[in-house]
Amino acid sequence: MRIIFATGNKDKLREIRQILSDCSIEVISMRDAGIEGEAEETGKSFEENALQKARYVYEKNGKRDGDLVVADDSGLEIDALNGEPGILSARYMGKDTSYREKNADLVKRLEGVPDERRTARFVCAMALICPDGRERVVRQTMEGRIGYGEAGENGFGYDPIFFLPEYGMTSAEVSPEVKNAISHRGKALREVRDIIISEYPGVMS
Ligand code: ITT
Repeated sequence: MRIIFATGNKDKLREIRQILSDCSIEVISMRDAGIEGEAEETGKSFEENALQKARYVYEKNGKRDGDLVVADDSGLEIDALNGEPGILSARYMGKDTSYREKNADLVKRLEGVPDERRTARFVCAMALICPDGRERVVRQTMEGRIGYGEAGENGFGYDPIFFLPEYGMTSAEVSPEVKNAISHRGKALREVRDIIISEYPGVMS
């Protein structure tokens, strides 16, 4: 049994492999499984979009016996911006705009906003489709605040402006191990892993 991860995002895939590194289950990308193209993301929630991505791969994979399909739809919600960029996080200012520019723009939009109102969270909805077509979706978050500029080289995307008050640094400054232990993606993936273990005992040992 293997997991086909329905993502074209290499940074997500790296984190997912790190998070599941203590499991014997094999994780392959949709590209490695020979699946081209990508799902439409027309849903109104992280959950709907995660399911769209997973269903796309499940269908294209020919519902192959034994393969589990997992997909992640994630993003950053900033309270002072009414939840923006939210489900449009990857597309904010255009998919090809650099994160240096996206991060600078968000920090600029928060000019004059005091610490206590700079609250934000990363959200991850993760969808699982079992070989027989049964679907599950989980949601997890990581709470923090938007900083005043970029800091840190780890992680990806919006991590350099995402300040974790308990650590006194951004999620791009903490180690990958710490990020994976507390992140929206780490928590969602461990929840999905537990569902897989309960459905298919022994698969991870
Ligand atoms: P796939 O749809 O192929 O998985 P994507 O990058 O388009 O790749 P999403 O639609 O889920 O993925 O967009 C998520 C965006 O949210 C991502 O591109 C980042 O900008 C941001 N994001 C999500 N998780 C993050 C994290 O852990 N650290 C930093 N930014 C994150």
